[in-house]
Amino acid sequence: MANRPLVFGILNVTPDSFSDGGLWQTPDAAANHARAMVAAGADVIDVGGESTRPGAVRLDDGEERRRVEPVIRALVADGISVSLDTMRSETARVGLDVGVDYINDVSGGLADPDMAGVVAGSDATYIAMHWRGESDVMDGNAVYGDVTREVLAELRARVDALLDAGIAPGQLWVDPGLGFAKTPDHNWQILRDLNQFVALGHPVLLGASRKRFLAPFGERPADRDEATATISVLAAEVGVAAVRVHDVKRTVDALRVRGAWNGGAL
Ligand code: PMM
Repeated sequence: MANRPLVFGILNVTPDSFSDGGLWQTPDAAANHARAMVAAGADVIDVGGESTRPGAVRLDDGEERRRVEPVIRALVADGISVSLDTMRSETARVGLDVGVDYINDVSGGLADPDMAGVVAGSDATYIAMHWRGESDVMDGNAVYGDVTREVLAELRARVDALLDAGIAPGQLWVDPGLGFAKTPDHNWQILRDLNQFVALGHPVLLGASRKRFLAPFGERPADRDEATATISVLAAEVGVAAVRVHDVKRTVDALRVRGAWNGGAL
């Protein structure tokens, strides 16, 4: 549908992610959940093997790859478009060999100096999120004078560095990184100013789904899906390229309503 953001369905193959941790621990269970999200209208499945929830500590090298590789292989074999959520160049390299379409790096290339070089030689899209350090320290880094101005400046610096490292302009997306070194007030300010992120000139992916700043809508993460779907529609109005969500059907339905409202077919 014209002007509809892509919907990335979240598949965390981790024991400890904040909302769906531990649910899809076998490759078969994970692939079946991905297929259900595609049936509900997901355009891309974003597979992550390492939790980035606040306070999380990094995995041993190798464990992330062992978690994600069988799952991304099954999805690519099914013809599903896959995004691989990783900060590690070695995991990204495996994903690119398997044939993923996106490398989604929540550190924007800061966690692994080899990441940009690995992605630069590929056809994949690279999603660079705004990041201020590992999950075990990020809450302490949520200090800003003007959050929008500072996050924009830090993202612009990443864009420049990534282009210098050989990533092609048309290959690069950005993400303001809701909840990563940001308080609820910071997240709301970024949403208010989302047009400025779209104006950076690279497609924007937004990840609001079930995050802590939506706790006023429900203490349990799954009770935040209506608020998430509402954000998907408001973000679509501002021109984001993609939204990353757990509950694909609610967001797809909300975007269909918007499409019909704007004169498209249901
Ligand atoms: N959030 C999480 C993980 N990966 N990737 C991008 N690009 N943007 C995000 O906001 C983002 C992400 C953490 O949420 P989860 O635990 O629900 O996956």
